[in-house]
Amino acid sequence: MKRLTVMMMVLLPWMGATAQDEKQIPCGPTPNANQLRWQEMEMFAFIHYSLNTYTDQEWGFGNEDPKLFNPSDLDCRQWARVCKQAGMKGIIFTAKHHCGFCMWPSAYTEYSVKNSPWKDGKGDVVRELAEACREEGLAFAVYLSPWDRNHPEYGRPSYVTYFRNQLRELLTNYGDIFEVWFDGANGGDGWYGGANETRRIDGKTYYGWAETFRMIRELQPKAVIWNDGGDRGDLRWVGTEAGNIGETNWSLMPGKGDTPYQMLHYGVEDGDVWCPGETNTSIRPGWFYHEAENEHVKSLSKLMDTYYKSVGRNSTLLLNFPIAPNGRIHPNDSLRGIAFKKMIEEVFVKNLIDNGEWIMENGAGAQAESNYQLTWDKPTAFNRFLVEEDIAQGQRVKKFSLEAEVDGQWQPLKDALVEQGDGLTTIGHRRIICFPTVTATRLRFTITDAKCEPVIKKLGVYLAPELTADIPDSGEKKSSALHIFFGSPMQMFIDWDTEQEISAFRYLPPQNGQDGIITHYTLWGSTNWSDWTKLASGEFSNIVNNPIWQTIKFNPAKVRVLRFEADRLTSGNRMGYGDIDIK
Ligand code: FUL
Repeated sequence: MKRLTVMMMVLLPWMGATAQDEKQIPCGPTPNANQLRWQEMEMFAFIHYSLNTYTDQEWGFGNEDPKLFNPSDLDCRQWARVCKQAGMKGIIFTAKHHCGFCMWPSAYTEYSVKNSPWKDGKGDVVRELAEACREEGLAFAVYLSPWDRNHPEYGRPSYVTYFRNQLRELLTNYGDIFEVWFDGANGGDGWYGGANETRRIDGKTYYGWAETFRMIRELQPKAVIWNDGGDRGDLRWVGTEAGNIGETNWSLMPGKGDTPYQMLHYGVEDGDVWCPGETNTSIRPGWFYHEAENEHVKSLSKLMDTYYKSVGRNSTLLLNFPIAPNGRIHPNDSLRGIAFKKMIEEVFVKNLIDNGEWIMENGAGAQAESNYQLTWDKPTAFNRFLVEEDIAQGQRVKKFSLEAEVDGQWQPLKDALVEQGDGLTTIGHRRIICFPTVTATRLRFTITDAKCEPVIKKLGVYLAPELTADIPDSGEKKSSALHIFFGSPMQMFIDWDTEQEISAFRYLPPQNGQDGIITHYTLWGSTNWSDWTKLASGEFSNIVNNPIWQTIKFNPAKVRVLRFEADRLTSGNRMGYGDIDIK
């Protein structure tokens, strides 16, 4: 039996290239030291905690009372322990979310923990968490929302100075920061010091990112910058909050210009800057804690699916743990997080490569392919294949194939997690291919196309335990017991047979595409179709990036019919829905 030192297996000559030709073959950009360190961390936790936790909201309006912030049992060490046990190498904390409330006693605003009853206004959540991370050996990072719905000057130049002052506080007073997260979300309206109006900004120019980036480089030279609102940062959003990135995933982007979904999700093969994807998603449907979601913490199979579709696709995973009103991570989330780490360990505990013997065949000539062939003495069962490129030298592989010899016949394997094609495209930092268990005596991995000579760093073959798949939705719509019809493209009536006391209305936005997604609504109720009582009005926060069920709660009312009005849509001119429910 022979152990393989894959690092040595540089495929030369590659496609007939000589050392001389090689100089002319574009291998593309490479990561800098910060990007490399960040990629190797693989998984970090996001923590969402703010006044929203106490108002059951996803986006605060900016006028929520700081006195609401009074956790009975805030324990940042518990957060750090849970995140560490869940396999996270660092924590990114919402120091300020869109509502503008600061989780540290910023000298530049009164809207912070210093005006809350917690610790008599003497507390600092950012400090407690930074210290807890250091104690647990975790890296620490901050999320500072550029959009600030509290600040009177938001939208004017002086706000940008305020924003930079706050950032300076965070980057100088809390030790090393490994990442700075600038969320691009902006719904326009807010409290803005009482103005209560809509303020539109141009995310590309308003914040003056170049200067802010210079300040970060100076104060925290090892930090990576996440930015989706203008200048290219060091890494990119993946275009969705659902927890997946494209199976084809280049860590490259054009250095300038807009970044449509396709670019964010798949990267750009010929991009001229290194800009890897970070897949961010929450362990629950929402980013902030909502009691109603306690039973909706993602299942282990869903989390593993997310792992394969993020870390297993050349991305990092930023997994969110919300903090409950008492100031701790809820046990349902922590248990699931810890089980997630255990499952990853269980899958990758035994590399079946160690039981076999590898032969590498280098192709010769212009169109030659190169392959790695693994032979076992006896039939071996496996269902995962792992391959890593040495990305310090760039991302090179464009296409590969995978075959298993079963009972003397070579069979092609494909990635079972992709909907179209075989999914065997880019590799990058790590690519994991999942397929149903096969029992084979030989396995062949062939690189069929590459930008230039590939440098494979690691190969792995594993047998993962079968996980019970999530119980699929019965497919039955909740709205099927309701009569729904439209009074106009922006007005929907929902009625049922007898008068009923209800206190909640639930709206699932359309699930494919953005057209018709309602962002602002008014809900009316009636018993006789002529006298209408307004039950609620407001916004569905973050509904575009995270199109989950939205719940509108109101004082219990006896009604027989509801009138649901779309006051604003994301796009299109007809309100749409995926499903409707009443409670
Ligand atoms: C989004 C925000 O609007 C959400 O509230 C959340 O913070 C998420 C991570 O990013 O764009």
